[in-house]
Amino acid sequence: MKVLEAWEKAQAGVLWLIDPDQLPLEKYKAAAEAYLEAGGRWALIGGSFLVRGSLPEWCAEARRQVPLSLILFPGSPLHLSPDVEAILFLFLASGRNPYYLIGAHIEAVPFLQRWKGEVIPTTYILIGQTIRTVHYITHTMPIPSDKPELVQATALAGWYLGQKVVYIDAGSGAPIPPSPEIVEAVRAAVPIPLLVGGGVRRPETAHRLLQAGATFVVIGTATEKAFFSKRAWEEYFSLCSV
Ligand code: 1GP
Repeated sequence: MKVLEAWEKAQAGVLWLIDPDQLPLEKYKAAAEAYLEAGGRWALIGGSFLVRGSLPEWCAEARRQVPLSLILFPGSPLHLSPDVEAILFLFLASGRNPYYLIGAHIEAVPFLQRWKGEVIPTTYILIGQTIRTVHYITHTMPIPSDKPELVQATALAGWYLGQKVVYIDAGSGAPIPPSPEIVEAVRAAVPIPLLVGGGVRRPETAHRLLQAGATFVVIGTATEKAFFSKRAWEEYFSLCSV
């Protein structure tokens, strides 16, 4: 089954976001096995600015080590990697930088034509009050996090354009995650898989966002300090059954 079809049918839950700069390959196997054993099925891989080595090489080696489905969350066409299950084709709808609305996508086409894998058109919405790396790198402003109606309209615009997934992101390491009010507003309007992340550090927070209508709550930074054990993931998965 394709990833998008599985996401459309999936029970709500959490998704691991791997920042390859923070997870050396020698630690990947144990971390991925803990996640799989706890019930994880897919992991996002990527980031807006990567400095340690080549992402395609990281993905190739990771796939060789553990059969976890990696979904590429690319920050740039330089990150395109064939050794993934699917690629989020991100339309940075909160911004007005043409490169992230159509430019990078055209640059990606020759790779995508050769690769022939699953491409998931995704309305990517940055929200928040503080500037994170992703805003600096993309030269875009986030939608203020106290404007659910604006986030909702942005998600609807992406849906009317035919996009298949919405991702609301407060940015990696955000001090405040997206609010349940924002998630409720988007869920009330758009009937497609909804990813929510940025600044989620506790299972209780993930639980509230899932109750508000998220399909997946994305957890990245919180898993990095002490790599999440099977038990830590189980805590997320058990609280996340809504
Ligand atoms: C960032 O939504 C993701 O793009 C995850 O954020 O690293 O803060 O969990 P964190």
